[in-house]
Amino acid sequence: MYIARSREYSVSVDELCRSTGIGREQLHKLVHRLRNLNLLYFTNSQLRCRLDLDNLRVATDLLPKLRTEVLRYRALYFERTTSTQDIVHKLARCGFEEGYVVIAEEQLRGRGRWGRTWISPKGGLWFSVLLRPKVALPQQISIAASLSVAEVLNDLLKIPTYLKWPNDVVIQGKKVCGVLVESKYGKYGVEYIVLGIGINVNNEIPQELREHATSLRDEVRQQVPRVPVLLSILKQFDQHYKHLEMNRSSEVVTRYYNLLIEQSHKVRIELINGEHIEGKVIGIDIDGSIVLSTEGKEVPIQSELVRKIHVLTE
Ligand code: BT5
Repeated sequence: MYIARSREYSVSVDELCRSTGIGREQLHKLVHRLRNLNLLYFTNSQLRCRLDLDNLRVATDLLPKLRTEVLRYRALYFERTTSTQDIVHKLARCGFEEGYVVIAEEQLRGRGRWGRTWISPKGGLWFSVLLRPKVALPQQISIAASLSVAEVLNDLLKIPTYLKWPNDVVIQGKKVCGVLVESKYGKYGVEYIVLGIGINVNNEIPQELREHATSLRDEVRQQVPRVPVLLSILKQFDQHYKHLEMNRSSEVVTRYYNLLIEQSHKVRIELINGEHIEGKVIGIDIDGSIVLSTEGKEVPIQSELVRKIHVLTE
């Protein structure tokens, strides 16, 4: 309801009673509970209140209360940090359980894949999640995370949003979100994963990125409150993670493929060893690899081997 409204929403208690049909006493109790969650603030003695669903600190109170099936989220908020990835790596090394989410208003050294820079000024949504999967593979987690973002932007904000394999979420062909999965391997396989998600929400897009990047604010032409976006993505991710952990990744990859911009297109893939491979995209494998049809053969390619992917045909 508030998602389409501006970042702050004021209404008097009398108005609320009238429009909701809730009695004054009951409403006071509700307001009290929301206040404890930092969702409402009294702005003056007449009991006018203000909803601030853009305040990411609020998420630290709300996340543990999110109804999820697999992940029990808890959150830490930082006004400014190097990278939320660094903090989650530290938590993981100290033995913290999966489900910890670190959120920052601003990152000074946000990073992408292959040491690339991720520009993360105030106003965006920059967060990392600690995972200790038993079954899910890093590549599948990347797929599930970008799918969760795209589904939430489509459903909650009604912005037509697509996926670009392996880790981009795009609106009108421009990148609005990037996903970074960093894995630590131990003796018995993956010890932990740090899943990083960066979404341009209300932040300025620097001039040098404007051709290829956009923000939610630029797309809907108004401020977008970040808390509901964050909560919805984490709730959606919990569902997909559940499927991965139950060895039911086909449900996740099918939904992913349906939103893929490269779907059925001819592409040219630049590999990190400098080689290229061309072919028609015919699917996403259950392990998250992209499958190309090339010279009559089906070739799955893992995201770790890929530097860049170019779409050759419309
Ligand atoms: C990604 O890398 O897309 C992964 C980005 C992950 C960022 C999150 S934020 C929370 C967590 N903490 C971190 O430090 N990182 C994660 P990649 O596919 O390598 O794309 C990087 C490229 O995207 C750069 O080389 C730029 O061209 C472009 N780029 C940089 N900042 C951007 C932005 N804010 N919006 C769109 N594109 C950007």
